[in-house]
Amino acid sequence: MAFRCGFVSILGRPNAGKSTLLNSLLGEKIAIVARKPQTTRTAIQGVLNLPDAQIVLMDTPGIHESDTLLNKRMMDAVRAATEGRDALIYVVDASRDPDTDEERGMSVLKRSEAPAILAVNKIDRLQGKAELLPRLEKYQQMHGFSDYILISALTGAGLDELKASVVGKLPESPALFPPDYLTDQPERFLVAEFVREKILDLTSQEVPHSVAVLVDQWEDTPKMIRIHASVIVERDGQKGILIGSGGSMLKKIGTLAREDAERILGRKIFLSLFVKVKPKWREDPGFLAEIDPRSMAGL
Ligand SMILES: Nc1nc2c(ncn2[C@@H]2O[C@H](COP(=O)(O)OP(=O)(O)OP(=O)(O)O)[C@@H](O)[C@H]2O)c(=O)[nH]1
Ligand SMILES: [Mg+2]
Repeated sequence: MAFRCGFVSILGRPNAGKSTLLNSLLGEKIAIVARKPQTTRTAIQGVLNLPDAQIVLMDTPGIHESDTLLNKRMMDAVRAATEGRDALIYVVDASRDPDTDEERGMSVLKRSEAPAILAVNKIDRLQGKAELLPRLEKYQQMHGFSDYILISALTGAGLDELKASVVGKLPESPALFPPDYLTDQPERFLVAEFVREKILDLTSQEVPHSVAVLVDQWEDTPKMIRIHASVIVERDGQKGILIGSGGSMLKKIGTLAREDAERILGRKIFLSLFVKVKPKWREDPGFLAEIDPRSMAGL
């Protein structure tokens, strides 16, 4: 059988489970996941090697509308991820009825001529399949998908079928990436993202959206990697929440992020965090460029 290789983007509304799906397909946690919407802020590439194919996957920010410059940049990343693709995977939450926001979300698929597969995710949450049938009909009316596949990114159900469906849409081509290549994300960005994930997990309300993480120092020693990172918030009150009483919250965030980072980098890590206030950073183009993964590669 001929070898296939191609580019596939994972698209969908915030919280549908796109990043969980990417991690689950790769068997590695390279994209952060949270119960809160708008977790992913940039396009994240991950390469999946199969016996007969290589799939270059791209996870994207959830499709939403918002006015901040950060949110506009997130939507630019979504649109860019529809270009030059061999297939698109559109992820929906099977436990929710599709609404007009979903319809608007699906409109990005029209930007591309690539076939779109509907991945109906979170089927582990359904009591029975009865509630799903009317939803499937609605999805069908909303867009002409090439395939409809029921999955659970959490349990792995349906993922073999999804992979087979994707591979069938890829062109014959040799692999484009070496077999040990996993992601385009620089290590610094991964660590910053792990810190952000723990903050999303442990804080609520407006804090998650107001947080950015920047690695300031990265020192590779024979014994360990020493990392100093800044957690940037928009207001003093948020700074207080993140530090916690006697520094307890920041300590917890640091410990959990360090454990994730050690797992993926396979090294011992020392991680120290500082909290800084930077009002309105989400509107600051210079700062947004600083937290972009591409600018973290060359540090
Ligand atoms: N029960 C269940 N929960 C899931 C499944 N997939 C994802 N989740 C949960 O859904 C929430 C959102 O998951 P993410 O992977 O961060 O969703 P996303 O689409 O990447 O979200 P954004 O980055 O904000 O666009 C998390 O709490 C996940 O654990 C699934 O198959 N079943
Ligand atoms: Mg995500």
